[in-house]
Amino acid sequence: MTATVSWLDDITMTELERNPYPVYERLRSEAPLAYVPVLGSYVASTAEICREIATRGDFEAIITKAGGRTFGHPAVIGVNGEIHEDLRSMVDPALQPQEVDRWIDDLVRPIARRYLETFEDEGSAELVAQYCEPVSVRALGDLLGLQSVSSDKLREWFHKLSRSFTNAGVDENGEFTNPEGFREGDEAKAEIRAIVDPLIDNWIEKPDDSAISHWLHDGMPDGQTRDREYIYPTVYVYLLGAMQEPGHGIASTLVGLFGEPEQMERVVDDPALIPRAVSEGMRWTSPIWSATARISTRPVTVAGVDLPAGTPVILSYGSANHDDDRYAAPTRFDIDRPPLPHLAFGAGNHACAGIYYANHVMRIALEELLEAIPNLERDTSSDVEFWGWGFRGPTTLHTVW
Ligand code: 261
Repeated sequence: MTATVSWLDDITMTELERNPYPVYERLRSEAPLAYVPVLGSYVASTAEICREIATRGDFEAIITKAGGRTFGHPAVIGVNGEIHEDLRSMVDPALQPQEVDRWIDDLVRPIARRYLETFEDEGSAELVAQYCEPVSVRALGDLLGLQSVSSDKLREWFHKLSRSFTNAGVDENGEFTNPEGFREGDEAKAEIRAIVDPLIDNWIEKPDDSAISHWLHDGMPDGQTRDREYIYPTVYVYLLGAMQEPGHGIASTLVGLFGEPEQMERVVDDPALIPRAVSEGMRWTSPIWSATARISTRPVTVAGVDLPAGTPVILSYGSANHDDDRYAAPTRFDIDRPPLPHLAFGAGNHACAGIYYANHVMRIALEELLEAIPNLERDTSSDVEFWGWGFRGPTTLHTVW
């Protein structure tokens, strides 16, 4: 066997985290299903291959290596069969449209108003920290039953879990290059346990209408509850992705609109266009950019590549959503695109459970923001910097009005 040196060997975590798009443009055109050494994994980068692997029957879910190190087992994103069915039956009911429609407005609108009131008379704001993240975490925090946990604490938790979950870099032996990167995830989990364990003690005795209380009790025989060790990995899934990504989505959609002032004007004049803007924002900078994976259950050939049974493949949906086989000029933010579906919420039996909920959180946050501040502009004296390969969004968004 001949070892060949390839450009794939030179890909680094730092460049993926700063801006994965150039590397992935080359992956899509030259190696759309490729082994990427720094990730220690195969990566799928086109829309067709991501969709195929997410939906065909000879792949099943697996959590990424750094994700598993961070969340433990059984996290809903990384299990299959009966455990997956049970965890989905636990999280799905509250997220169905007929359920979400009952409370989403009363939940999110007052939260959005409350944060807007803290800065709407100021004439300037950094919207990621002052609006997008707080609205995102407070809405879900209240839904889960974490009203007693401050928004700043919830933000700190998702930031720590997120960096740990995506601390993916490995050396040639498959060992993590930066094992210290998991420490902040471990710290966050210890703090979460210290705060949530007493809440769980209480919910076991006195169920209420919070989501975590339902997770403990629903579908269980009388007098029994799900074991907390069994639900914690899925609690962490929520405390990372469900806390962080609506905020990423709100901020990315705003950056897209700021870059296309004519589209921003139309959206401000006609808020009914906000769902379209959000959908395009999800495609343009997908919040869950490259954070989920599948594993082959038997030897398979995909896109001409032979994979043995038991081969993990990371699904880079953020790249799939820039596939120019599907989307003309994919780097352009354009609410008038042909109505093609995107993969920002995944596909197959592990597709996002919160799609309806998250889309409404983002919609309401943008409705309230643009109604309160219709003359909102990006503060062009500072740049917008996006960060992240696993999860991606603007780190700050300075605005004036
Ligand atoms: C709610 C979705 O959360 C996640 C999705 C993918 C990876 C990690 C997550 O926490």
